[in-house]
Amino acid sequence: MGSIGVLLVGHVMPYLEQELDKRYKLFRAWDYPNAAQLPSQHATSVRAVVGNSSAGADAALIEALPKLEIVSSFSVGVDKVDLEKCREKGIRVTYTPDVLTDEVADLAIGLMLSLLRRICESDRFVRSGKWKHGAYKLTTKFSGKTVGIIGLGRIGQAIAKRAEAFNCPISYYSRTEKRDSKYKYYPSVVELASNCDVLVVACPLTEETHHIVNREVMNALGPKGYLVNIGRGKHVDEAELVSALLEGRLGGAGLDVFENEPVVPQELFQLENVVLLPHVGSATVETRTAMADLVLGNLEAHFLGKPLLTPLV
Ligand code: 8YV
Repeated sequence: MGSIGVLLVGHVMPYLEQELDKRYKLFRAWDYPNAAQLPSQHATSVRAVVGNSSAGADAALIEALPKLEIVSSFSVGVDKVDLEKCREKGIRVTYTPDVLTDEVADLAIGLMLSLLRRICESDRFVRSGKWKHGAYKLTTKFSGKTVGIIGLGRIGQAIAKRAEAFNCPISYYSRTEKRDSKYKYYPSVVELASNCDVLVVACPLTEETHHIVNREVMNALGPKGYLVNIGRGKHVDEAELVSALLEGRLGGAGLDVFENEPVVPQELFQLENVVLLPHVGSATVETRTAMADLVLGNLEAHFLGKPLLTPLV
């Protein structure tokens, strides 16, 4: 397969990049100002694109690669892939579901605990020596708080299962009610936010879910409510989030994703009721290796004419 051209459009873990280099004729997008400037003989040899959560295959790239057969994303979110264009041109798309579900759900719970029990702030309290001058303040109990989940897919359900272990009542919003779900359904995000203590974003990013958490939702969640985002930054109106936090209209936020990563609004840095993470939802050795093996396995299956492991398109 060494002659098969693969275009890597986003940075991935070294193991995956090394394996792609061994198995294929690997082109790295950052070596070219843009894919349209891939030397023409290279563009015609590229039969696969490998992306990640922040880089995929848009219509322009797809048009610039006439021999493209498959886009394999090192991510479960594929909002950077023009799926309609891929369907139109018969280009397969694979992603990495299931292998990262537990990881992301674990981190969501970690953010909830960090937020309500102020774990990061109290760590800073000890390190600063302030403990010598008095006890740390009382915080907020997590167990038993109502957790509202936007999107009850694999990750949303895994979050719900974990939160139940903390005796948290679970409610959710999704486009349609899941008849087989035991959790309380709300037909709007505002209603969900009005009736929960912790609101978690766990849905895919689409045109419909862009800024699904807006000013109205934040005000509904309120000064004793907490927002956790382990989805995509663009699920939340970030400017409105900063205002809501600075004005005390929202109790706190645990954020693993941001609208313009890696840029994070500086105003958030001063806030103790905010936990900021660098998009590490799936970022453990075990999980990212499993994701990498899915990318490699899907490419191998495709080029050997075998069934794809995790097809989306
Ligand atoms: C990515 C993510 O896996 O899976 C996703 O959609 O957002 C992340 O867990 C990671 O950024 C590598 O692309």
